[in-house]
Amino acid sequence: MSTLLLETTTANGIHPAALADEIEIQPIAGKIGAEIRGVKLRGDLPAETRDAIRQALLRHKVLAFRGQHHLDDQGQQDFARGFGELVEHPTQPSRPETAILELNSTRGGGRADRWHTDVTFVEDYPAVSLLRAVVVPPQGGDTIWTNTEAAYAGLTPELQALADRLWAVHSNLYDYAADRPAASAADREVYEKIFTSTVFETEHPLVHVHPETGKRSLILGNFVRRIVGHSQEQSDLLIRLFQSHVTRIDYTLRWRWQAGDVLIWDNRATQHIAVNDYGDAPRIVRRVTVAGVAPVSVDGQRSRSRGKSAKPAASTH
Ligand SMILES: O=C(O)CCC(=O)C(=O)O
Ligand SMILES: [Fe+2]
Repeated sequence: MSTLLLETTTANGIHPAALADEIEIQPIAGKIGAEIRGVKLRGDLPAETRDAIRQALLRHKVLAFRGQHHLDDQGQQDFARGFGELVEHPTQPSRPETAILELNSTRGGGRADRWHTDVTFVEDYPAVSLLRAVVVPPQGGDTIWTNTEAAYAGLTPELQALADRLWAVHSNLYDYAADRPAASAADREVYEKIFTSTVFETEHPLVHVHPETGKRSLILGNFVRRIVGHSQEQSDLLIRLFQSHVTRIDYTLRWRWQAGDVLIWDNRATQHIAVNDYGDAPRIVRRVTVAGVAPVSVDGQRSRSRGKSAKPAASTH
């Protein structure tokens, strides 16, 4: 266990106990995640506490806070603003008067059961996501995260060199019905009518340099369609090569939710998936995201949007 030791005096000589909560940082898995204890999340946390949480996020990629029952939508947003400007989902509506996206298993669109990084179909996808558990099923419904920086570091130098040079096209449009034959009609409808109401395409490097840590990590996940300059057949093989590595169990943590938990992830260095194993049981989580900047490749090129368009009529069914 590592207890974060805040400096004993500050520049102005005030004892930090007067300024900051003493927080405890307990790593979860060997390569990703830490549980933070001793802090009640709120918008007006002392700057030292906020900075300590931010540093821990950059280091551990996923932070878990149990027992945050006091938080409502407003409180979750107020805390999230400490990480930057909030940004709403480009197609899915937020809860009224908020920037919060609800994922509700009893309504359409509530099951994020494919590995992904949030919203990579846009250029400047979110830097940080914060998810609060409201209703948790009696069993199942865990979420798994993987560390894409550790995954990159775990590639051979030859595969790193290959990945460093590749770019991928990401889009929110794909053949949902073919990919998920068991999806409910409600899930399909949300995908067809809301999630893809505007179609986005963006080119990201397969490897980007994290804007805050300077570390390299892989950008892949469910929104990847193909590898730039390669056939669909070669693209599929290349995507599988790297994505299967990213999702190796060695780089992951699995979280068993309790109502009142808040999990925060660095969306620039992780992917995640919600395990879809709880049938019709209600499961409600609420997410808020913090604006990010367009990724930059190892040779300094910025991700580029290939535009957005109304959904083509042919794919509306
Ligand atoms: O439902 C979950 O556990 C994860 C949902 C998700 O993908 C997200 O909030 O970004
Ligand atoms: Fe997600």
